[in-house]
Amino acid sequence: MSQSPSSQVAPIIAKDCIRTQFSKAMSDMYRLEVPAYGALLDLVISSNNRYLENNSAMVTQLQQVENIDTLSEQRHGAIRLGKASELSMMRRIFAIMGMYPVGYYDLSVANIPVHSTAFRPVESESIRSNPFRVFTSLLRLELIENEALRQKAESVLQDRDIFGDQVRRLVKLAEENKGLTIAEVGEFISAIVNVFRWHSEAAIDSALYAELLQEHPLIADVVSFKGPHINHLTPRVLDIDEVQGKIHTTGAIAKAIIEGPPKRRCPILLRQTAFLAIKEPISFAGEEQGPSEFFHAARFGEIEQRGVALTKKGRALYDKLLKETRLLTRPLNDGSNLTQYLQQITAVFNAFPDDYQELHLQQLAYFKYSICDTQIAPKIEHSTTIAELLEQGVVRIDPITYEDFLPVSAAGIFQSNLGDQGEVDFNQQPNQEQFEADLGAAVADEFMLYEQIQMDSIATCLAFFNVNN
Ligand code: OOG
Ligand code: NI
Repeated sequence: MSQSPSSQVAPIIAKDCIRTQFSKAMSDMYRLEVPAYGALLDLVISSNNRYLENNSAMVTQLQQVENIDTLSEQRHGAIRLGKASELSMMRRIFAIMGMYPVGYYDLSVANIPVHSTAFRPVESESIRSNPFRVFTSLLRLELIENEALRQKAESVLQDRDIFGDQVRRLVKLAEENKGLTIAEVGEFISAIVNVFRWHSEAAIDSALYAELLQEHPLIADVVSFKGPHINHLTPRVLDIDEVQGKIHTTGAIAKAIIEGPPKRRCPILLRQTAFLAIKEPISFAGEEQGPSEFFHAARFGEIEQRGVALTKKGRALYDKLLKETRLLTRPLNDGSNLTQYLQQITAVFNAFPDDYQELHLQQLAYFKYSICDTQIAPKIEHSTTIAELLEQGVVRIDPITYEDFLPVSAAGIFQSNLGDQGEVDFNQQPNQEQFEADLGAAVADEFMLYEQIQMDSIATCLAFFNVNN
């Protein structure tokens, strides 16, 4: 039976596809807003291309787990929210793009009054398609001691609506119809990108801005504006040391140290560096606009090199070694003890095996198992184990890329833009329960997700060889 065009239902667009379009739209916007980010992106693309041309073994390895053609399009971003209702709405928005909250990060340890999660895809095929992640922080006004100021900030946040009716309508539509059509996706993406746009006019007066800034620059950044501007985007780079040395060519100033583990043959977790936040002129609601007296520094650019995801055991070793290093030398924002810090961290991390076979053997990291050659692989004995298949060389292992973040690194990134006051530590006050209540959902456990990917890959290999194990 033929249908008239009007009765045909437009197909629903895959979440992975919406996420890819969104990531690109965000990058295009940020490029226009922060030109140094565009320059950084160009550096990353040429460095990655050069690296892939010269490292064919790395290409083979990466291809097992990743889409190598879109490597330079991979990135994460970060936003900071002011109240619970913003966080729960953001969760619904990201779910439409196949991004779900993973992990809980308590930044109060580093004098940053926020706690955070990362919205990201969780299935291995979705990650391969596009791993775009957004590090999302929620302000914790309860950590502010100045009662009067806290109340003022609270009432500013209470009154604001960062989403607007169009966003709410589209989110409801997507939830009801279990997705969006191509026309709706276009509207959705431009509406959401708008939420993250920069507003140079503050939503408060200059006196309150000055007070908030005095209390903590991060509070001023979250409370003062009409929306949660994207504060950085971070392209993925394969050789972070090379690009770190070139960041100054973008016209911006490079952060002094690369956060995370030292340079290794087999990269683990995540290494990150950034250029310092640019100073942007701002004006104030209802105030005469003179030659700008106020410059707001919040938005920066970052790059990251991702390595293998660690098991709980591997992560415990990483945390122990990092702590040991920082007891010897705490890296200073101005880079004045950089040489000493690099020597210490390199020496201390000698205790972390730098060989994939060894990392696998000691169960320090997660690996994807795959069949070496489906054409020539023989049928194997019924009782063969995955370890035997590996030993026989019919199955190979490749590192599963770390998709998450590191709290000490995140603190270092925050602090590089906060100046000296960021050096004082709060007491550690995690409150995952409150965060999840505000989010309206539990955050996923990153270790369980990697474990599942590893187990699924083993199951696929065993099924291929008809091995019941
Ligand atoms: C987030 C900082 C954390 C990272 O890569 O660790 C982060 C922020 O500055 O809002 O993005
Ligand atoms: Ni970041």
